[in-house]
Amino acid sequence: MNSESIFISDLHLSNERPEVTQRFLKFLSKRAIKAEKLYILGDLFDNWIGDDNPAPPNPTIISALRELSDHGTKIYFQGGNRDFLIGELFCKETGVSLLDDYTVIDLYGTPTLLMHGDLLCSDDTAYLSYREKTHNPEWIQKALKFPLFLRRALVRWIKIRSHFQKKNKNSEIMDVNAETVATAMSNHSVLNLIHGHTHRHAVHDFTLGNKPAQRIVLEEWDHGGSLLCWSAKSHSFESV
Ligand SMILES: [Mn+2]
Repeated sequence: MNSESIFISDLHLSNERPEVTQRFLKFLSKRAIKAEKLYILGDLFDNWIGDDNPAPPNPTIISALRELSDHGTKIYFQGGNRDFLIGELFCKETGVSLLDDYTVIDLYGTPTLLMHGDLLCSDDTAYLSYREKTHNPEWIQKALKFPLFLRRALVRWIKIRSHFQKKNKNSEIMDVNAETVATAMSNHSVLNLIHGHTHRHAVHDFTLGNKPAQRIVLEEWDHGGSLLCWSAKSHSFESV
């Protein structure tokens, strides 16, 4: 096993796109198995309506993640806007550790802030107030008590609503706000940030308090996808 960490996000796994699930399963068994750590920075699933939902492809993904953790790769998961309802049962079944919305890690000597990315899109105030409501522990507890068919209907409704809302939002609103990025990084004393969510895969170099800083945006897996592979010596993107 190599001293290497792999970062991925925004796979949006669902039964409607079996080819992405197949790519992910292959990645777990052939590539992730060689790394010491795998970080999944949210939106692994296109939606997650509770750990008690046995609909495919969930059971297959759960057992593949379990196999990887049993093999010795440590897996970390940060909730995205689509799968923030992942809970304790999922972690127990897979061996995955949950990360907070803002998590700083020591990446082979580089302090690095990990985020899903939705909190950085602070110009989208409608989304942020929706997020605040739905991330409230009481709301979550109530929502998870609904029968599965109602939760499924609720997700469908949220998706339709968000589809129409997006049509009315310009694309700048749905990207990160530079000031929010700078504040998050300064608050956590880092010059390196890795996140997903925006589906705008890039490496942004900029200056933060007169020092060179970097914001790395992970790629979504719709059209192939890539891995960010980081070791003590170097880091690079690898296609899946
Ligand atoms: Mn997202």
